[in-house]
Amino acid sequence: MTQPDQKILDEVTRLRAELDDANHRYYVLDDPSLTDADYDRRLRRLQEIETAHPALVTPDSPTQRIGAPPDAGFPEIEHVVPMLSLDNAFSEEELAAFVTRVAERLEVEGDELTFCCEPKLDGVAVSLVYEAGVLISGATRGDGRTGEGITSNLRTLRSIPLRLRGEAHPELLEVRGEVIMSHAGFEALNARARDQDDKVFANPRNAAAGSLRQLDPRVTATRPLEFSAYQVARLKPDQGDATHSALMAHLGDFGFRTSSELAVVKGPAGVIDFCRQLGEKRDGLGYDIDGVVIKVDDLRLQRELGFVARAPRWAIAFKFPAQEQTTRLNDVEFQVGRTGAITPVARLEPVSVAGVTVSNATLHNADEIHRLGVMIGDTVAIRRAGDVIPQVVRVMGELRPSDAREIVFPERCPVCDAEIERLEGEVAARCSGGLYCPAQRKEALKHFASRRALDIDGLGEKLIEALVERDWVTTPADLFRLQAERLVELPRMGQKSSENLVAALSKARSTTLARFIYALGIREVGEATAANLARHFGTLEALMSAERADLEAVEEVGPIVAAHVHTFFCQPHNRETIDDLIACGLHWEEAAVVERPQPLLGQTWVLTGTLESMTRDQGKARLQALGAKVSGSVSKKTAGLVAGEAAGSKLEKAMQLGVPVLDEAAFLDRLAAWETGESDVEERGVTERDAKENSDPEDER
Ligand code: JCF
Repeated sequence: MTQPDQKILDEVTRLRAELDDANHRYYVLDDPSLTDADYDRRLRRLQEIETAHPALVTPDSPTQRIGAPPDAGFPEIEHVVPMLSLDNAFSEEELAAFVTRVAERLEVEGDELTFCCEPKLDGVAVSLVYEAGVLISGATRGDGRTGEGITSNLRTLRSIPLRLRGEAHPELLEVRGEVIMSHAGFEALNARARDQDDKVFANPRNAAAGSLRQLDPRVTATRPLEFSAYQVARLKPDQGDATHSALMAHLGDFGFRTSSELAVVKGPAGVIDFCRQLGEKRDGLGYDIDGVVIKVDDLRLQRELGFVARAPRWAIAFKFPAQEQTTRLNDVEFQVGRTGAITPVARLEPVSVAGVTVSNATLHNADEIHRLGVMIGDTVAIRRAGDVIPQVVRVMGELRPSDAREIVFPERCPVCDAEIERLEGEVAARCSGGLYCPAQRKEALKHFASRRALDIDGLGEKLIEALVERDWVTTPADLFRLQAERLVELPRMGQKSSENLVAALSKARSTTLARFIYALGIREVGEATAANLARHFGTLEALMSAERADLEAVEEVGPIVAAHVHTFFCQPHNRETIDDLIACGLHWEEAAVVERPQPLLGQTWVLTGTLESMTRDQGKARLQALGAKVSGSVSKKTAGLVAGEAAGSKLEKAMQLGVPVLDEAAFLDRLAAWETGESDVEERGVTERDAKENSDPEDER
């Protein structure tokens, strides 16, 4: 082991600052500064140095977020300041009464009082202790006096600073807040769990609690948890903040996320207004809240008010209606999706859940029915949260009626009677009828006509159903043989709309290869993958004759997608449909990528900032199609930097190093020239010798 020299010490300091900053930007400010690849590269470098020089490891190093050995159990941690619960208000009258109570006790007018309001997050309350600015312990609320020490798990949350930001650190800071899982994180976690036959969580709060209670912090590290601070329990020395809201702003400076909805309002009217408005926003927040927390903003007045029993007199929780309700499961129907996946759908006795009437909920698949142990006639707990499809989360077993019926998963497709198969390693059961199954045909046609596919104006769901039911349309190619004279026979189709549809179909004949591939509805081939395939192969023939290995060479195509694409083109009926479509006049510009020149071969390019005409990924894909390597960091070997809006440090670095910089307009010009083969690389100032140098494998550093 070598002694670290000053250079190494400086590098460690710089890497830690950059990583802390990147975490803060990403997880607290929602304003990412580094790409994932850049972040990982720095983290690996820091790990490398710390492995070589273990004496340099500190508890607040970003490397310490993960990788701590599994804990044996959770120690008890006593809360020096007890973790309070809050009194509840269930109506606007009770809210007004709270304001009156506070005003009377303080002998002031209620209208004069200011309150700090924020959403009441529905997660797990935790308390974090920082000494001299460094996180030393974190615990759950427990019974309010003693909680479980889950420090190693909490360290894995990148929204929890391991070291407070800023130069002047308080001697002691104890911060309280809520650990939550967003709806998106929750859905992704459960989808993954269903795929892998793992435990499925009933709601985001359970998922957060379960994730924090993992004995192995490496598991917690994979869970999408976020911390939001809402209270300071201890702070030494006092930082002079006079109000709760100022204290929250101070926590922001220390590197914590606090509620983005936090607001200071006046009097009972201000409080009630805030609660109403947040109620309106509730569904769109992307995370669960169960109400509003309202606090007297003035900290001196808070002290004057003090506590009753275990709740403060200066705060209250206004509770929203629950997102979970119970109702009766009347029946289960089985729906067939575009790819034949069979989804059991619960038909429910309609019930109002947080302001919305729910009569259907998804049961996901056979495993889920089994896991829930649900039967028809059962009383079930259902949940809806924002955009998430209502779910059946629990069965009230004790309420099961004697005539409850078992849910029988069909063996044959309820629509076309073809056999239902369940492939090994797949959770979903699928109808084997393919495009012979009217349900799949309808879904496939809807997809084919959709805006991002062939964009056939006027060909909506109802019309497709009518066409399929009459057997006028079996394959997408049949669409192009429809004639206005016949279309008028359909319900709600006049002369004009029939002619319009035929015109729209005619227009849709001229498309792009990427849209065409997407329109085919190959499993797992979304818009981006279709575009990658089109760009890579250039022609439909090349794509259709590609082997799996060829397909796996395409950007972002893995073995599963490659297998789906390969299988799709192996099926004679799919090939026939494609031939038929082309015979009907479907066409697109051949991109001819295979023979396309690769003027940027051996060069490394970097994209930064926001482009207006395309996403960074699209820009990256186009550069790659021209042979370029695209990297996340600028070095002296970078051939060029594309700088969009709000380009930052990379632009600066490129200028320092004399790397050519293109703005978006110049980039588009160049792309057009390169892609049409009209550019002469020499003329653009990149010589052969440069190109060779640029292929140096070290250029990533
Ligand atoms: O978001 C919450 N669940 C939440 C809980 C927010 C707060 O401001 C709280 C809290 C529990 C106690 N404040 C206190 C004093």
